[in-house]
Amino acid sequence: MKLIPYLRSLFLAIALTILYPAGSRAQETWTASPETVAKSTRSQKGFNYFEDSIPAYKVPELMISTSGKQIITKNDWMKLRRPELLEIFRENVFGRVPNTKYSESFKVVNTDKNAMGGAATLKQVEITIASECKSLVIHLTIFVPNNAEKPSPAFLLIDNRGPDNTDPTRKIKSPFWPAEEIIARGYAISVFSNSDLDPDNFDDFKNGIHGVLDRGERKPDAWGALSAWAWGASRCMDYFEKDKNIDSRKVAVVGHSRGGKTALWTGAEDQRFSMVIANESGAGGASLARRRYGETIARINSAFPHWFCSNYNNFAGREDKMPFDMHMLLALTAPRALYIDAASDDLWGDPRGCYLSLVLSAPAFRLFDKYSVVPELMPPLNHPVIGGHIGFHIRPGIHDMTVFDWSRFMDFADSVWKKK
Ligand code: GTR
Repeated sequence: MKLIPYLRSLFLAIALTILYPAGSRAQETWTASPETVAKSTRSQKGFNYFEDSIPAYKVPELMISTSGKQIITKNDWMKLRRPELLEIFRENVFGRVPNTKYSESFKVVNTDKNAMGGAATLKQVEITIASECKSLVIHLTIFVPNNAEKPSPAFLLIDNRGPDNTDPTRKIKSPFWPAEEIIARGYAISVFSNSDLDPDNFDDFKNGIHGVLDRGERKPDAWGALSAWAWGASRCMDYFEKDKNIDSRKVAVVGHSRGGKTALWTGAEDQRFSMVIANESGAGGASLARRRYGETIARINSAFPHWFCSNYNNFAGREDKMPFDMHMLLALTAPRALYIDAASDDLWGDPRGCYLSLVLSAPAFRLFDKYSVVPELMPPLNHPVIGGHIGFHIRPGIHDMTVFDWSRFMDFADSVWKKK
């Protein structure tokens, strides 16, 4: 037996016992308050918010391949299971990126070495994508800390909330993108707007990157808006790989809600991102679809027909027929790092379903890091859990992304990237 890992596990076990004695641990879990359940039931009629009304379900096995092979080794995961799951999600949920040829160029259009009162260097970069006679520009904003290690590990937000949240001049500040706090902790912080890739409305896939890259008839597995936004995050990564001030091996992709679903898909498609952070990602994101708690597949596809590929709608009301559930999407981040979070009033996004999904995804992470363990029992409010390459918290409050959330993301990054 190796002594150091053994002593480490022993120490962890003792610390957990002191912090959470067995007797008290049983009660220490989050449950939706009856008031919030009643309020959600009133405001979104026809959807379930009661745990005991969830239908009996069984999620497909994560660690058994489609052909019935048990997934035991890292190689089994990387060479067999991961690729087949990725295909399942391309085919049935997010759609496939077309293989149209395009060119990509980067232009730094503004640099300010004295941004944030001297704490950071601001760079504004235009990423131009062109194909045949059509083109599109992604506007990437980056702040790099002046007084921290270089190249800097970085966070990239897929912004779905509009420019007031990400003001490069910092005249307008928003807790949704607390750039100063992130710089103070020694990380670079960057952002692009999802609408640069594809405006968030249904226009039959004419505008945005669909207008630039799509050719011919649209197939049922053609990419939707979420996949287009994720593709945009990858183009930002193309730039990071060329910027010597950014440590492109330590970039976390972050998204809130529809952006959280997108962050999960970004990490699934693009293994250059070493961390994925999905804030309140709910249906089509982290939460288990089979629970049918809060938002359902039928509803998300009818309200947002442009988000996913049209095959996803085949499972509207037929969740039990899905050859997957969302724990498999989470597992596509393995062996990299994954952080999921939820908010107590956001029952539409099924906080418990998100946590269960994380627990069910953990075996994939454990193939690479035996410390990737989180308790079976969902933690209580304001009680983040981090086990190796996976982490989670639920905080009180509404559907939003706050400074508290970002602080926990940075704690997780400190822990995974071993930053003091
Ligand atoms: C809701 C949608 C959710 C979530 C949210 C958001 O209307 O039903 O799936 O994505 O929008 O992005 O804020």
